[in-house]
This record gives sequence, structure tokens and C-alpha cells, in this order.
Amino acid sequence: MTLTAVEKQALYIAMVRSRAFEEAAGALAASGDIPASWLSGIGQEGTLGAIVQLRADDYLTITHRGAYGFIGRGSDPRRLLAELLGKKAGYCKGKGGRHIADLEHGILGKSGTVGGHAPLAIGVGTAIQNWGGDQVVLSLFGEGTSNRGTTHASMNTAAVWQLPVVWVCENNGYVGNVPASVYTATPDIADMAASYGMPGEVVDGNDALAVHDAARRAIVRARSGSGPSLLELKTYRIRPFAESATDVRDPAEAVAWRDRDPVAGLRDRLLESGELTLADAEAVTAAAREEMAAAAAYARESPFPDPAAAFEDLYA
Ligand SMILES: Cc1ncc(C[n+]2csc(CCOP(=O)(O)OP(=O)(O)O)c2C)c(N)n1
Repeated sequence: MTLTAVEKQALYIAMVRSRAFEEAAGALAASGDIPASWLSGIGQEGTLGAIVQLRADDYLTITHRGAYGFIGRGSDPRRLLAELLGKKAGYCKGKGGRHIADLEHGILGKSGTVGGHAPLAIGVGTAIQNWGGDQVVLSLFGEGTSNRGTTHASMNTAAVWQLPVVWVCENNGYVGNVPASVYTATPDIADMAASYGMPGEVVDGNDALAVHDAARRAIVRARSGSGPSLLELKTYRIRPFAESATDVRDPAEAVAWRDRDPVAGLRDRLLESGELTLADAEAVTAAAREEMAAAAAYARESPFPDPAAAFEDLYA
């Protein structure tokens, strides 16, 4: 199915806003405003090709990296940045930090252990199936996380029970500074799908339109009750593992991947096809930067929670 010009523009705007958010979060990490470091998703915004087509009543489980999940779902950047700064106005009242949950937008909380969120997709998928709904759960994970037992058990369970889950592995090639070949036996995570009797597909993760296309097929399949799929988005993390971390990867790699920047790539294609003008592209970027600068100011000026609030929202 071909996207309309308006749909492509909306995808591009989401990618630009996500990039601008990342830049604002990176600056707040550099200035020390974010007490725990920020794990940038710059370079991985092609994943938005999958996220933007979720319905408002669908669900998303996310990883520790990047903001595109939130931006693509419509979360408020002011409340996201407030959360990162540990402020009361944040989505989790400042108690989550970068482990944010935004239940208003169907985004289930991040897990402190990588892969800890995969079983959440099973829980929600089972609930949807039992209630006879047609929502889907899109579950992101990194290629490092593909090795967790929770990830394997969840993929198997989703396939056995034919749950409406779309597994999306963002393969950025590294855990920290360690290349994937050191910790993963197969170069293609998508191959794991065969073990669980579901379709698996390798996709150029920096081509948001290709991601959109592959995700659409997987979402249609899940929504129609035909079960899960696994997409592997080949991509690259431009920033270090965390803003506070040392990057010892070969700098030539980042240079090569910058030439394949997902945001600039979509912009150039839309300019070429006449579906975007240069003036519009510049206006979108300027508006996004202005929006995120205002969100950063809001977060900085917001109050911290009352210390007594640490004892609220606890399970006893
Ligand atoms: C069970 C567990 N082991 C280790 C960690 C520490 N840790 C946090 S993020 C991360 C890297 C995960 O790599 P990947 O899934 O490829 O995601 P990426 O950081 O590349 O986006 C690790 C090892 C953790 N949080 N949980």
C-alpha cells in the first residue's frame, strides 16, 4: 500500500520532532540536569515507520533507548523531559527517570532489566485475545536483548498462542562498545523467527518507508488474528551507548552511517518527489527545535516532588 503525501509528511514530522527531542535531552544530559544519563536514539528514528501506524488503542513496549516511541505515540515532550529530570510533572511523577511509562498512550513501562518487558507484551496480547479485541502490541528490543531468555520465551509463547504481537528488533550492531558478532551467533536476528514458526524479515532500519511497509504487513497479520511476526531493523546508534559513556567504536563507521541518516534520507526523498518543499522542511525543523527548547525550559523550571511522595504509589 502506498502512503499518501500527507502520511509521509506526518512520518517526517514525527522523525524531526523525535530528533529535536533527542538533541534537547542530550543537551540536558550534558549540562547535568538529567541526573541519570540519557541513552540517545539518534540514528534509529526509522523505527517511527512502524510506530506511527499504531492505532490509539494499540500498545507499545519500549527499550531503554531513544524517545521516538513516545514522540510517535503523541506523548507530551514537556512531561517526558520533566520525567528525565526527576520532576513532579513527569509521566511517572519523577520516579521513573528514563524508565518512563505513558499509559495514556498505551506505552507500558520500560524494564530495568533488558528483555524484562517482553513478557509484558505476552500479558497484554493475552488480554486482548481473551477480550476479543483487535488491538496489537508492538514490542521493541535491541539485538543484545535478543539473547535474553525472557525474549525467547516470549517470542515462543506469542507464536504458540497466536498472540497479536509484532516483535521489532532494532539491530544497531553493538552492546556498548562490543560488536554483535561477539555475543550473537547469527548475524540476522530475523532468522530466530523460524524457530518460533513465525515470519521473520530483515529491513533497512534507516529507511522509514521500508520499515513502514514491513510493519504494515506484520500489523495487519497480528490484527487479523494470524499471530506474531519478527522484524529486524538494521540500523546504527550515532551517539555513544549513553551520553555519559566513552565511545571506542571506529569513528569511520558513524561517518558512513551519517550518510544514511534516516531523517535526512526521508527528507531528500520527499523533496525529490515534490511531496515536501525545502521551505516546509526548514519550517518543520525550526518548529520542532522551538517546541523542544520550550519543553526543556518547562522541565527545568518544574518543581521536584515532595520527598514524602517517595512513599506513595508503592505496592505493600
Ligand atoms: C539483564 C540485564 N543485563 C544487563 C543490563 C545492562 N544493560 C542495559 S542496556 C544494555 C545493552 C542492551 O543492548 P541492546 O539490546 O542491543 O540495546 P542497545 O543499547 O544497543 O540499544 C545492557 C547490557 C540490563 N539492564 N539488564
